[in-house]
Amino acid sequence: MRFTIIPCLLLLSSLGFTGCKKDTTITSNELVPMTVEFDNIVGGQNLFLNTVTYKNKMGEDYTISRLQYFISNISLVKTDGTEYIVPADSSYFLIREAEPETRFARFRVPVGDYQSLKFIVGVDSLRSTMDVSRRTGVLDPTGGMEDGMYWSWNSGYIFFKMEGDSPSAPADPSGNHKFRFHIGGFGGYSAPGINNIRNVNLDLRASGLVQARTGRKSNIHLMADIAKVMDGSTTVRLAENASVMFGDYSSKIADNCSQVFFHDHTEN
Ligand SMILES: [Cu+2]
Repeated sequence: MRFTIIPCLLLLSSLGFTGCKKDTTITSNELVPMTVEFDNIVGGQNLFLNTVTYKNKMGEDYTISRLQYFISNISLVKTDGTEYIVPADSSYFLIREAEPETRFARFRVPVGDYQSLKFIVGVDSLRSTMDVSRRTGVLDPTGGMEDGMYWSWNSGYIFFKMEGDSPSAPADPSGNHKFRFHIGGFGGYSAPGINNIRNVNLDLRASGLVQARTGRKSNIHLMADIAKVMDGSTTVRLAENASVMFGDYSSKIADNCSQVFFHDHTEN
């Protein structure tokens, strides 16, 4: 009798373990809210629109009157190397310096530890060419003229828009010295040769892993050093390039724009 009871207990206990494993799996697939914060700065200082004069590497003074950019296609890599891609329909964000609330990209991720963050600066070609019914919210092409991020004449999104004043910029017909960087181009429509979509991949290990847990909300706090839009791998001289939209030079500014981001810390 004894010898028949023991295998029975073993069977029961192994069933018990299976049930336990199942529960663990459900817990780890649970989606919890998290945010990525895009904190725009210039050098080591806070960015202030209009009121503070900055100086680029070429020694040119400038103020910033408008700054807004698209972040999309967010994914996170766990410490075990697996990647979680945020579903496309919840992965487009327009960061606008004039509206502080927009500095947060909000989405959900499975519970776990994450060591790197990936996103693109801009709007991918697939979404750029999708039917307008699938391009709602921040992607709505009918957004206001001044603040707008869509070129109706060119049928594409402006990925990164930065405008301001600089005495070094040539005077326009009204006598104002303005600079304008409107960087876009997904590689199609009227400018098939220009692809200004840029990938960013940030290692979070040195400044803080994400520990996504039930009942908590992690925040990956990034800095975006906007000085690098002019002082990046290409040093921009406003006297020569005060108005950059399409054209080969826009790709150099796009490179600079992708170099502004760094991870400062994570709140878990
Ligand atoms: Cu923070």
